[in-house]
Amino acid sequence: MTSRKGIVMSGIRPTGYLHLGNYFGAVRNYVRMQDEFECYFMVADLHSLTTHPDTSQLKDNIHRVLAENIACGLDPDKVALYCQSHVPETAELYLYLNMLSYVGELERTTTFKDKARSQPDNVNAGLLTYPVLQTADIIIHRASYVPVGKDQEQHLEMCRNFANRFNHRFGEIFPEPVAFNFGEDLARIPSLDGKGKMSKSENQYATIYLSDGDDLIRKKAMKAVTDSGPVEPNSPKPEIIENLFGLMRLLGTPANVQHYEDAWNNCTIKYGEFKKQLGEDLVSFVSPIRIKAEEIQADKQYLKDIMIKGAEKANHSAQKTMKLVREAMGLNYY
Ligand code: AQP
Repeated sequence: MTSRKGIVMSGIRPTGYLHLGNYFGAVRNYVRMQDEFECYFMVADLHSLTTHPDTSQLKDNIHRVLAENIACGLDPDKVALYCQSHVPETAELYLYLNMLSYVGELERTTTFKDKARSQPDNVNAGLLTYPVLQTADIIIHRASYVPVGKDQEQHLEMCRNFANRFNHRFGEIFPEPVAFNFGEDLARIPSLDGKGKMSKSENQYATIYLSDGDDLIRKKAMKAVTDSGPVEPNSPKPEIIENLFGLMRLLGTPANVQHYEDAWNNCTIKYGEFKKQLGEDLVSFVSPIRIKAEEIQADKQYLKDIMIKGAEKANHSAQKTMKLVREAMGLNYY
């Protein structure tokens, strides 16, 4: 692969079915970037071990994430689409970066505090050093752009700190990677119950998965939380209502969006009708992806070939970087 506009890296954990948040926060930009940038996209299997130690479903989950990415439009011939554990140099860089990261700053990371609260019996060191491994994943390709959702903003800030520390101590090897969304605010797709974001393993009934069947999607849309409706014309929308409008703006037609905006503004909106339309918009979007992903996931040989090809490209890039790293650190003894 040749470097065009710059180097891009991002990843998704194989911890469950992909959902609309993963699509609009990450995969949509992967697809938009694949023609113009040199792209490395991985299935983050090692990261999943910090919260999902049971590996019995891991292989299937990895296949599914690969299939769903491709079904969304990612072309494995244009990018390096690979599995994190197939790039063993990442573990070496992670080790070096661990010497440049401090326990105090890792303990202050919001995601660490959240996960430590949600799995008090398994507050493992991998959970604490998650941002360090993520930094290794990114900078091992000397990437500058990281297409991610809003929830990853703090990790990217830490990544810049670790890369800078390495550069100051050992010499300028790494660019400063930035979270990327084509100049727009990073995406955050909220869950349909108004509580938090859509996610792979929480809020499952309020998250729309790319694998959801049409009827399930319609049911989820109809169950979306609303309020008692506007009482004054042109009033601002409460967050739970704005969230649903936000989804319709992403997926629906401008004419439909305008119709419901007008209905909101003149206080005639009927939420049942609005959610029914939202359900249809969701079905039209998800259904072709689901069907395609199922076909791809059934073709195990194709998925194996993709992983091998992706690992080759990623290994080539990682090995080049690690040579520079070892030299910069003075770890080349002969
Ligand atoms: N709701 C979201 N809105 C926008 N972007 C999102 N991302 C995740 N959720 C949203 C982005 O998707 C990419 C992959 O993130 P991940 O693998 O950490 O996804 P997750 O769904 O949050 O899954 P977890 O952490 O595996 O699930 P839980 O915590 O539910 O167990 C990232 O770019 C992320 O920003």
